[in-house]
Amino acid sequence: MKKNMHIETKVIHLGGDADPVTGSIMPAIHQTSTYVQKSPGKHQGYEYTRSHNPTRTRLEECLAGLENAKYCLTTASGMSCITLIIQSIPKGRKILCGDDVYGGTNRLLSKVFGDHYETNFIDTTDLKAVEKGLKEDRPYLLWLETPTNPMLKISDIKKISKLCKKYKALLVVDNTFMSPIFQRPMDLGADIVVHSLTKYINGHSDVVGGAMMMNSKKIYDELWFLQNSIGPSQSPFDSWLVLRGVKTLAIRMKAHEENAIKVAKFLSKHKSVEKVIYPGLKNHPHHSLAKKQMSGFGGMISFYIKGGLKESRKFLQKIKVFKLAESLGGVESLANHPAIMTHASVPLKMRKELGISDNLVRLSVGIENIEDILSDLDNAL
Ligand code: P1T
Repeated sequence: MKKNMHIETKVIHLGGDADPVTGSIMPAIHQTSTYVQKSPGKHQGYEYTRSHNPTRTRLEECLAGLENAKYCLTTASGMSCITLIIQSIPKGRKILCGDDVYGGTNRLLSKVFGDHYETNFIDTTDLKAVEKGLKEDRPYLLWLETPTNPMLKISDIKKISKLCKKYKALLVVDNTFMSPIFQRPMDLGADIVVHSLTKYINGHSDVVGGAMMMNSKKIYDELWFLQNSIGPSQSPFDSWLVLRGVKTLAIRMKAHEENAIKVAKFLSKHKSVEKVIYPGLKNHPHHSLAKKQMSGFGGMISFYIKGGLKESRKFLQKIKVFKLAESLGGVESLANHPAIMTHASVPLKMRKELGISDNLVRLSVGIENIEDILSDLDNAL
């Protein structure tokens, strides 16, 4: 029955049946490390919290349902989710990855796993480059962010998934920027969907977490084995906080988008702004694909301020409603300087090629009153 519900209802009810013992409408926080067994190996499905935990199970049921997937695993950060997926790649196999991904993802693939797996970074908006990479490298998986962080490039998930199937590569889509409210990659052919729960899904900047969703039992079993063996499982309390935060995901995403559209239009006309990048603007190079693939344009905007580092610094020191901080997707507005902050670990040459320059600023538009947001930006600019 729940499968047919609308997503606005699912975020509130999935994983949330009343407690059969007490009737408690909200899930309990099973803050326990272990579980009593009746006889060795005879238990109620829970042995040890690194392996399973009832509060985490509820979160995983909810998140799997939101992405239209059968299975979900949640971890202590987005990066630990990505780590587990990379750990599952057989040694010697290659990775194909979008060129514009979160700086931490680039760092993990280049500097942590670089000796074990060769990663080729390509522009995934170029389908010819994708097919060439798949054909030549025969990678184990293709890692896709769309929209990308921070340049907000949009790649065609459906077409890329067809190419991945042709060349027998797994398609992993990091859906952090859109959340399942605006984009559902499983429906477009992805094999694994990844989220930093730290962002929109939790939405309140008080949890670090990650999730991965999949339909294949084989992939789920492999990744659960690694999660249980390596140990970055999400904690019961943080699982509960995300279960609480996700209930408002649908209305939050709509509010983020409503404000972001107004901010993008405002910045586009501002004399101190050189260029605005927002998939909802008609001048975005992938606007029509964004319109087709996503049901909303999201709350992330990148823009070039007129000038250089001096002007960016001045702006970022002057903002008041926006806070200068890493991260995104919380109810409060945040501003970030990718070149010095979130993407500092991306090699300078690559940053230059992508356009991550000293006058690039990334905004995570919050859900405060739009007049306060716009006057803050106007004042700082
Ligand atoms: O921070 P963590 O929960 O470990 O998630 C990593 C991550 C994964 N994927 C994407 C698309 C991300 O943006 C992130 C984290 N990003 C930031 C902290 C940031 O400010 O961009």
